[in-house]
Amino acid sequence: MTTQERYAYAKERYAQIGVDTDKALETLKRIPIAIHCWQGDDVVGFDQDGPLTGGIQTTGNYPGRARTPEELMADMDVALKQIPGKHKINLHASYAIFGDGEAVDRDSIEPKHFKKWVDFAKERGLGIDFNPTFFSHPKAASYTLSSPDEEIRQFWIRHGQACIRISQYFAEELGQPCVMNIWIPDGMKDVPADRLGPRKRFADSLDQILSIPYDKTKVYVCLESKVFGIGLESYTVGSSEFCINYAATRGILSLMDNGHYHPTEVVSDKIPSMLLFSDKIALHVTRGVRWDSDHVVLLDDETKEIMKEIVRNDAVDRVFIATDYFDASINRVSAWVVGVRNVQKALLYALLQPAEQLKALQDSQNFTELMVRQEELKLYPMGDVWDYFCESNGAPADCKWFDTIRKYEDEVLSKRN
Ligand code: RNT
Ligand code: ZN
Repeated sequence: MTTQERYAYAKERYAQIGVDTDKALETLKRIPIAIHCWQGDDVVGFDQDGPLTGGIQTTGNYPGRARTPEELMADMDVALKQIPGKHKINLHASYAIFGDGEAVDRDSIEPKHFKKWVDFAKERGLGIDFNPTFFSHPKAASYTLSSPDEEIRQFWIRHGQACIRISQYFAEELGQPCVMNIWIPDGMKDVPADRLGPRKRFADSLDQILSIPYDKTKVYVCLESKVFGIGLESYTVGSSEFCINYAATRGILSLMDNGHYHPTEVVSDKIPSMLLFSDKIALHVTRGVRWDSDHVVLLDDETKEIMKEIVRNDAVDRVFIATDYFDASINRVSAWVVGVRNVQKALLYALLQPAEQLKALQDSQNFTELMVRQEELKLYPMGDVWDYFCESNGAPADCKWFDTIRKYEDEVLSKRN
């Protein structure tokens, strides 16, 4: 059977339960995912040669890490071709590209240091999202925006301000808003003597960063919370309560990373509450496994639940979806493709739910049938719809793209050392 024929059959099956597959694919096509650049080089970046710090870690030494901007862009190109639809790339400030012999510290970076990324995005019709980098730097050895050392704190405030200017440059060059996410690693390994002081300083630093003039229709600043990091087990300055309250009172967005909560807490359940009180929110989609918050995204239950909350609450245009994971133990290009395609598959799964009927079953307290229908949906022919979506949006279907990655590994990645 051809992909077309399989799609025609699946379309009929879904139509019988009141689901319009054509409409689902139209919606899926216009949902951009902000694809994180840092999967390709283990979060190292180009502006320093020290270790990755800030309580995050990549593990594994699979061959082929991108070492230069050219290599990273080449790898992203291969990944992007396996991902259906038009998306955004998500950069960190540490991916600034300097001229020969040029050394610019984080507090002085300018739009021109990202011109090559803008060219890359323009040529491919992509948007860009951005992140200041408050880690992997000598001045980030302990605290950054919450530092008691005023000189260090001011350095990072200037970095945040520089990043707002760069974000606005991206938005203006590419003709679409830039989501700028702030995450700081500040925290403590052991019991603090003062939990309030660092948070007061963090709030003040954020106020100073946001005090520079910028166009709020072009740059959406977000704040990402976290529960703990490696070596920062007892106290995180930017906790969930801090970030949600700060964002709500200052008119910026909350960003929820689903690897940043206590293990039985789920972001899917937080989304509707956030949407009741915020116009827009942002997500880092990832997979937490025990201590790690950054495994490659799978098509698992929580990823599907997250996307269901976005789709059935009619919030596709109110939630900015980005990926955030880093695996150095497998082919990095494949990790990109698998994770991003899974985000899209989870979205498709959500778009193919007869949401109104299921809500009606809940409201009429028909919980038996609700369970039966929800379970039956799991074996509906979504794979046929997915393959059709891939092929009609410039990407290979499942079982076809991996050959390209294998070949790229043989010819390019395995030659890097
Ligand atoms: C860290 C946060 C943060 C980073 C990236 C690299 O725990 O999730 O988003 O992963 O900025
Ligand atoms: Zn994150």
